[in-house]
Amino acid sequence: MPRAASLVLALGVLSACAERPAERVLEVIGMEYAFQVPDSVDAGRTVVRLRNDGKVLHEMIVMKLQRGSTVKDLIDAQAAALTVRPFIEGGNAVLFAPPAKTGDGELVVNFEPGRDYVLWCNFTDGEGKPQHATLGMFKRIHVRDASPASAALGAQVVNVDAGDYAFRLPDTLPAGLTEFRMQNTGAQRHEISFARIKRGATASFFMSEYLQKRNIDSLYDNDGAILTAYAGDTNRFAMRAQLESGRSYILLCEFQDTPDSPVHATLGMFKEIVVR
Ligand SMILES: [Cu+2]
Repeated sequence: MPRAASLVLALGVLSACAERPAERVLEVIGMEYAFQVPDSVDAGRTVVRLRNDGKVLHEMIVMKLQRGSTVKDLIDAQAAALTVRPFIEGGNAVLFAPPAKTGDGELVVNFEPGRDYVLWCNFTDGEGKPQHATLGMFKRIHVRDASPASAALGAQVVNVDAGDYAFRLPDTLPAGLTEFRMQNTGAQRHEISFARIKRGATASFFMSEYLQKRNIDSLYDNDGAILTAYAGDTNRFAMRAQLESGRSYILLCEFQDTPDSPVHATLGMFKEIVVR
């Protein structure tokens, strides 16, 4: 009986796969305190996910190293509390995963041949504790030069224009697998922090609570992903989400121009999307 049942299950999985375009997926495993992933990957557009095999919350920041820069440059900058910007090209992208789970978010990374990417976790296990990266939670990935042709990723593409201080994209989107690409057309650094509003809540309630600095953790239910882009830079990462009919999603930027400046969201940098 168990054997027959698992055979049926396996066939079901196979036929489900055959209906979808094959896509390249890189699943990174995070734990205390390391990322488990191959040292090198094929070039081309790849869906990246984070699975947490550990006991504490982890993040995974994906950065592309400048040519000639090394992981040591990032570690030294971090130790000196300096920006890593001189050593990375483009913005970065972030995924989150709670303990013993795969995170909700997905990134789409176009791995460029011959280049190096770095995965990094800045979380700590409490105040005064070291950042996970300093405990070993970082990893360099090299992209191989010769790679097989990239498979198509089946998703509608939505370009998000992030300016000072607003997001420009359609108010409504069709349901389905959607790839969000970020372009920063402003003079400041921006992010897209993406979340799904919980059933029963509304985006306007979410924003009014947020602007009054109330806790909004119970108002969204998808810890998706974050994209960041420097001024005038087209972010080279994208995120992907399965948009569900009838649900609302919110995009937020919580960056500030200086530590004393208002959070961009309070200046209008938030946007609700309703999925048809
Ligand atoms: Cu912003």
